[in-house]
Amino acid sequence: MTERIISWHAHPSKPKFIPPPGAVDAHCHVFGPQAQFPFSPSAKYLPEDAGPEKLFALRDHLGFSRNVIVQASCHGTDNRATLDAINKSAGMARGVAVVDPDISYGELDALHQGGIRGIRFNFLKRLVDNAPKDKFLAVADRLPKDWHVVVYFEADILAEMREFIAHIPVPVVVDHMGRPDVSQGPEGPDITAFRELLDSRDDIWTKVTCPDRLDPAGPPYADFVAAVRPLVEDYPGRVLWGTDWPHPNMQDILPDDGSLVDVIPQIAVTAELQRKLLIDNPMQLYWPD
Ligand code: 0GY
Repeated sequence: MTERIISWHAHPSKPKFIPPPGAVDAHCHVFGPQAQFPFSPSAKYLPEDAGPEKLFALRDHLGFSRNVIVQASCHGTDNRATLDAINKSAGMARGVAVVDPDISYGELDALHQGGIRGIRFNFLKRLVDNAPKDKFLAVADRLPKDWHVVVYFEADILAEMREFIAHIPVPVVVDHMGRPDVSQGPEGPDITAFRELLDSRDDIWTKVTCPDRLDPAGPPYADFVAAVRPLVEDYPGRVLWGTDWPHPNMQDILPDDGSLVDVIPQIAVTAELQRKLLIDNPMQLYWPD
Protein backbone atom coordinates (compact mmCIF):
# COMPACT_ATOMS: atom_id res chain seq x y z
CA MET A 1 0.00 0.00 0.00
CA THR A 2 1.97 3.02 -1.20
CA GLU A 3 -0.64 5.49 -2.42
CA ARG A 4 -1.17 8.38 0.02
CA ILE A 5 -4.81 9.37 0.03
CA ILE A 6 -6.30 12.84 0.46
CA SER A 7 -9.74 12.80 2.04
CA TRP A 8 -10.29 16.46 2.82
CA HIS A 9 -11.61 19.39 0.84
CA ALA A 10 -8.89 21.87 -0.12
CA HIS A 11 -11.15 24.93 0.17
CA PRO A 12 -14.14 24.27 2.44
CA SER A 13 -16.88 26.87 2.18
CA LYS A 14 -17.62 29.37 4.92
CA PRO A 15 -20.69 28.06 6.75
CA LYS A 16 -23.81 30.21 6.99
CA PHE A 17 -24.34 29.00 10.55
CA ILE A 18 -22.17 30.83 13.08
CA PRO A 19 -21.34 28.54 16.02
CA PRO A 20 -21.72 30.11 19.47
CA PRO A 21 -18.47 31.40 21.01
CA GLY A 22 -16.64 28.53 22.68
CA ALA A 23 -17.99 25.82 20.34
CA VAL A 24 -16.14 22.49 20.36
CA ASP A 25 -15.47 20.32 17.32
CA ALA A 26 -15.63 17.10 19.34
CA HIS A 27 -14.59 14.61 16.68
CA CYS A 28 -11.61 15.24 14.44
CA HIS A 29 -8.22 13.64 13.80
CA VAL A 30 -4.67 14.44 12.72
CA PHE A 31 -2.51 12.44 10.34
CA GLY A 32 1.24 12.72 10.90
CA PRO A 33 3.33 14.54 9.92
CA GLN A 34 4.63 11.14 8.84
CA ALA A 35 8.29 12.19 8.88
CA GLN A 36 7.92 12.70 12.63
CA PHE A 37 5.09 10.30 13.46
CA PRO A 38 5.07 7.33 11.05
CA PHE A 39 1.88 5.35 10.51
CA SER A 40 1.34 1.98 12.14
CA PRO A 41 2.55 -1.10 10.21
CA SER A 42 -1.04 -2.38 10.46
CA ALA A 43 -2.64 0.85 9.13
CA LYS A 44 -5.48 0.08 6.73
CA TYR A 45 -5.12 3.36 4.85
CA LEU A 46 -2.20 5.71 4.33
CA PRO A 47 -3.18 9.36 4.11
CA GLU A 48 -1.19 12.46 3.24
CA ASP A 49 -0.17 14.54 6.23
CA ALA A 50 -3.04 16.45 7.84
CA GLY A 51 -1.42 18.00 10.87
CA PRO A 52 -2.36 20.42 13.62
CA GLU A 53 -1.73 23.62 11.64
CA LYS A 54 -4.31 22.60 9.03
CA LEU A 55 -6.73 21.46 11.75
CA PHE A 56 -6.50 24.71 13.69
CA ALA A 57 -6.85 26.78 10.50
CA LEU A 58 -10.06 24.86 9.73
CA ARG A 59 -11.27 25.38 13.31
CA ASP A 60 -10.88 29.14 12.90
CA HIS A 61 -12.37 29.16 9.40
CA LEU A 62 -15.49 27.34 10.61
CA GLY A 63 -15.86 29.52 13.72
CA PHE A 64 -15.03 26.91 16.36
CA SER A 65 -12.92 27.43 19.48
CA ARG A 66 -11.80 23.96 20.57
CA ASN A 67 -11.09 20.49 19.21
CA VAL A 68 -11.32 16.98 20.54
CA ILE A 69 -8.75 15.00 18.59
CA VAL A 70 -9.50 11.30 18.30
CA GLN A 71 -6.57 9.01 17.63
CA ALA A 72 -7.02 7.70 14.07
CA SER A 73 -6.55 3.99 13.37
CA CYS A 74 -3.71 4.64 10.91
CA HIS A 75 -1.54 5.65 13.90
CA GLY A 76 -2.36 2.48 15.83
CA THR A 77 -1.55 2.79 19.53
CA ASP A 78 1.22 5.34 18.99
CA ASN A 79 -0.54 8.48 20.23
CA ARG A 80 2.37 10.89 19.64
CA ALA A 81 0.74 12.71 16.70
CA THR A 82 -2.45 13.30 18.71
CA LEU A 83 -0.45 14.45 21.76
CA ASP A 84 1.70 16.74 19.60
CA ALA A 85 -1.42 18.40 18.19
CA ILE A 86 -2.92 18.84 21.66
CA ASN A 87 0.36 20.29 22.86
CA LYS A 88 0.34 22.84 20.01
CA SER A 89 -3.25 23.93 20.72
CA ALA A 90 -2.50 26.27 23.65
CA GLY A 91 -5.04 24.43 25.78
CA MET A 92 -7.75 24.47 23.13
CA ALA A 93 -7.64 20.76 22.29
CA ARG A 94 -8.02 17.55 24.21
CA GLY A 95 -7.97 14.03 22.94
CA VAL A 96 -9.03 10.42 22.87
CA ALA A 97 -6.27 7.81 22.67
CA VAL A 98 -6.06 4.25 21.40
CA VAL A 99 -4.02 2.13 23.79
CA ASP A 100 -2.58 -1.31 24.15
CA PRO A 101 -4.77 -2.96 26.80
CA ASP A 102 -1.60 -3.81 28.75
CA ILE A 103 -0.76 -0.12 29.16
CA SER A 104 0.72 0.74 32.56
CA TYR A 105 -0.73 3.20 35.08
CA GLY A 106 2.29 5.42 34.49
CA GLU A 107 1.62 5.57 30.74
CA LEU A 108 -2.06 6.33 31.35
CA ASP A 109 -1.05 9.14 33.67
CA ALA A 110 1.31 10.54 31.02
CA LEU A 111 -1.58 10.52 28.51
CA HIS A 112 -3.73 12.37 31.05
CA GLN A 113 -1.01 15.01 31.49
CA GLY A 114 -0.90 15.30 27.70
CA GLY A 115 -4.62 16.15 27.51
CA ILE A 116 -6.18 12.74 26.84
CA ARG A 117 -9.56 12.20 28.51
CA GLY A 118 -10.75 8.92 26.98
CA ILE A 119 -9.81 5.82 25.02
CA ARG A 120 -11.39 4.48 21.87
CA PHE A 121 -12.42 0.91 21.12
CA ASN A 122 -12.81 0.45 17.37
CA PHE A 123 -14.83 -2.53 16.13
CA LEU A 124 -14.72 -1.82 12.39
CA LYS A 125 -13.04 -4.78 10.70
CA ARG A 126 -11.97 -2.62 7.77
CA LEU A 127 -9.98 -0.44 10.22
CA VAL A 128 -8.55 -2.78 12.84
CA ASP A 129 -7.43 -6.42 13.02
CA ASN A 130 -8.49 -7.20 16.59
CA ALA A 131 -11.08 -5.95 19.06
CA PRO A 132 -10.61 -8.06 22.21
CA LYS A 133 -13.64 -7.23 24.35
CA ASP A 134 -12.31 -8.86 27.53
CA LYS A 135 -9.04 -6.91 27.35
CA PHE A 136 -10.91 -3.70 26.55
CA LEU A 137 -13.03 -4.13 29.68
CA ALA A 138 -9.94 -4.80 31.77
CA VAL A 139 -8.25 -1.58 30.65
CA ALA A 140 -11.49 0.41 31.03
CA ASP A 141 -11.35 -0.56 34.71
CA ARG A 142 -7.98 1.16 35.14
CA LEU A 143 -8.60 4.57 33.57
CA PRO A 144 -7.75 7.85 35.27
CA LYS A 145 -10.55 9.79 36.96
CA ASP A 146 -13.09 11.48 34.67
CA TRP A 147 -12.09 9.48 31.58
CA HIS A 148 -14.61 7.74 29.35
CA VAL A 149 -14.63 5.14 26.61
CA VAL A 150 -15.45 5.91 22.98
CA VAL A 151 -16.87 2.97 21.02
CA TYR A 152 -17.00 2.80 17.23
CA PHE A 153 -19.15 0.11 15.61
CA GLU A 154 -21.66 -0.24 12.80
CA ALA A 155 -25.40 -0.89 13.12
CA ASP A 156 -25.17 -4.53 12.04
CA ILE A 157 -23.35 -5.45 15.28
CA LEU A 158 -25.29 -3.24 17.69
CA ALA A 159 -27.15 -6.22 19.21
CA GLU A 160 -23.91 -8.03 20.02
CA MET A 161 -22.37 -4.81 21.44
CA ARG A 162 -25.07 -4.35 24.05
CA GLU A 163 -23.72 -6.69 26.69
CA PHE A 164 -20.18 -5.37 26.25
CA ILE A 165 -21.36 -1.77 26.57
CA ALA A 166 -23.41 -2.65 29.66
CA HIS A 167 -20.17 -3.75 31.36
CA ILE A 168 -18.07 -0.67 30.60
CA PRO A 169 -17.37 0.85 34.03
CA VAL A 170 -17.11 4.49 32.91
CA PRO A 171 -19.26 6.75 30.69
CA VAL A 172 -19.54 5.65 27.06
CA VAL A 173 -19.54 7.76 23.89
CA VAL A 174 -20.73 6.09 20.68
CA ASP A 175 -19.19 7.39 17.48
CA HIS A 176 -21.56 8.44 14.71
CA MET A 177 -24.60 6.89 16.50
CA GLY A 178 -23.30 3.44 15.63
CA ARG A 179 -23.74 4.26 11.94
CA PRO A 180 -27.49 3.76 11.43
CA ASP A 181 -29.09 3.53 8.00
CA VAL A 182 -30.72 6.97 8.13
CA SER A 183 -32.74 6.29 4.99
CA GLN A 184 -34.96 4.09 7.21
CA GLY A 185 -36.19 7.29 8.87
CA PRO A 186 -36.39 8.43 12.50
CA GLU A 187 -38.46 5.43 13.52
CA GLY A 188 -36.61 2.89 11.39
CA PRO A 189 -35.08 -0.22 12.97
CA ASP A 190 -31.53 1.15 13.23
CA ILE A 191 -32.42 4.38 15.03
CA THR A 192 -34.94 2.53 17.20
CA ALA A 193 -32.32 -0.01 18.28
CA PHE A 194 -29.88 2.81 18.96
CA ARG A 195 -32.41 4.61 21.15
CA GLU A 196 -32.84 1.40 23.13
CA LEU A 197 -29.10 1.39 23.69
CA LEU A 198 -29.17 5.03 24.86
CA ASP A 199 -32.03 4.16 27.19
CA SER A 200 -30.09 1.25 28.70
CA ARG A 201 -27.86 3.58 30.76
CA ASP A 202 -28.02 7.26 31.50
CA ASP A 203 -24.32 7.81 30.83
CA ILE A 204 -24.15 6.84 27.16
CA TRP A 205 -23.45 9.82 24.92
CA THR A 206 -23.28 9.92 21.16
CA LYS A 207 -21.77 11.94 18.37
CA VAL A 208 -24.44 13.12 15.95
CA THR A 209 -21.81 13.26 13.27
CA CYS A 210 -20.96 12.24 9.73
CA PRO A 211 -23.91 13.11 7.50
CA ASP A 212 -21.36 12.61 4.72
CA ARG A 213 -20.85 8.96 5.68
CA LEU A 214 -24.46 8.19 6.62
CA ASP A 215 -26.38 10.04 3.91
CA PRO A 216 -24.83 9.42 0.49
CA ALA A 217 -27.34 11.78 -1.16
CA GLY A 218 -25.10 14.63 0.07
CA PRO A 219 -26.06 18.17 1.11
CA PRO A 220 -28.52 19.15 2.50
CA TYR A 221 -28.45 15.62 3.98
CA ALA A 222 -32.24 15.41 4.31
CA ASP A 223 -32.38 11.78 5.53
CA PHE A 224 -29.70 12.45 8.13
CA VAL A 225 -31.53 15.53 9.41
CA ALA A 226 -34.88 13.72 9.58
CA ALA A 227 -33.40 10.82 11.54
CA VAL A 228 -31.08 12.78 13.83
CA ARG A 229 -33.05 15.89 14.80
CA PRO A 230 -35.48 13.94 17.05
CA LEU A 231 -32.50 12.26 18.71
CA VAL A 232 -30.97 15.65 19.57
CA GLU A 233 -34.32 16.81 20.95
CA ASP A 234 -34.87 13.67 23.05
CA TYR A 235 -31.29 13.36 24.40
CA PRO A 236 -30.13 17.01 24.49
CA GLY A 237 -27.63 16.47 27.31
CA ARG A 238 -25.95 13.47 25.71
CA VAL A 239 -25.06 14.57 22.18
CA LEU A 240 -21.79 15.84 20.73
CA TRP A 241 -20.92 17.22 17.32
CA GLY A 242 -17.74 17.10 15.23
CA THR A 243 -16.48 17.60 11.70
CA ASP A 244 -14.64 14.25 11.47
CA TRP A 245 -11.91 16.16 9.58
CA PRO A 246 -9.75 14.98 7.75
CA HIS A 247 -12.52 12.46 7.01
CA PRO A 248 -10.53 9.20 6.94
CA ASN A 249 -11.33 7.04 3.94
CA MET A 250 -13.67 9.58 2.33
CA GLN A 251 -11.43 10.24 -0.65
CA ASP A 252 -14.17 9.48 -3.22
CA ILE A 253 -16.57 12.16 -1.97
CA LEU A 254 -14.69 14.99 -0.29
CA PRO A 255 -17.09 16.46 2.25
CA ASP A 256 -17.28 20.26 2.34
CA ASP A 257 -16.80 21.11 6.03
CA GLY A 258 -18.82 24.32 5.63
CA SER A 259 -21.83 22.26 4.49
CA LEU A 260 -21.36 19.94 7.45
CA VAL A 261 -21.49 22.88 9.86
CA ASP A 262 -24.67 24.08 8.16
CA VAL A 263 -26.35 20.82 9.22
CA ILE A 264 -26.04 21.87 12.89
CA PRO A 265 -29.00 24.30 13.02
CA GLN A 266 -31.14 21.71 11.25
CA ILE A 267 -30.55 19.02 13.88
CA ALA A 268 -30.31 21.40 16.87
CA VAL A 269 -32.94 23.95 16.08
CA THR A 270 -32.82 26.25 19.12
CA ALA A 271 -29.99 28.28 20.60
CA GLU A 272 -30.28 26.21 23.79
CA LEU A 273 -29.92 22.89 21.94
CA GLN A 274 -26.97 24.31 20.01
CA ARG A 275 -25.30 25.45 23.24
CA LYS A 276 -25.67 22.00 24.77
CA LEU A 277 -24.48 20.20 21.63
CA LEU A 278 -21.51 22.44 20.94
CA ILE A 279 -20.44 23.71 24.37
CA ASP A 280 -22.01 22.30 27.55
CA ASN A 281 -21.84 18.60 26.64
CA PRO A 282 -18.31 18.46 25.22
CA MET A 283 -16.99 20.72 27.98
CA GLN A 284 -18.45 18.37 30.60
CA LEU A 285 -16.69 15.36 29.06
CA TYR A 286 -13.39 16.91 27.94
CA TRP A 287 -12.77 19.94 30.14
CA PRO A 288 -14.32 18.91 33.47
CA ASP A 289 -11.24 20.29 35.29
C1 0GY B 1 -13.95 8.24 11.72
C2 0GY B 1 -14.27 7.17 10.82
C3 0GY B 1 -13.41 6.31 10.22
C4 0GY B 1 -12.03 6.12 10.52
C5 0GY B 1 -11.46 6.21 11.72
O1 0GY B 1 -9.70 5.90 13.18
C6 0GY B 1 -10.06 5.85 12.01
O2 0GY B 1 -9.34 5.50 11.09
O3 0GY B 1 -12.12 6.63 12.76
C7 0GY B 1 -13.98 5.49 9.14
O4 0GY B 1 -13.21 5.09 8.23
O5 0GY B 1 -15.20 5.23 9.16
O6 0GY B 1 -14.57 8.44 12.74
O7 0GY B 1 -13.03 8.98 11.43
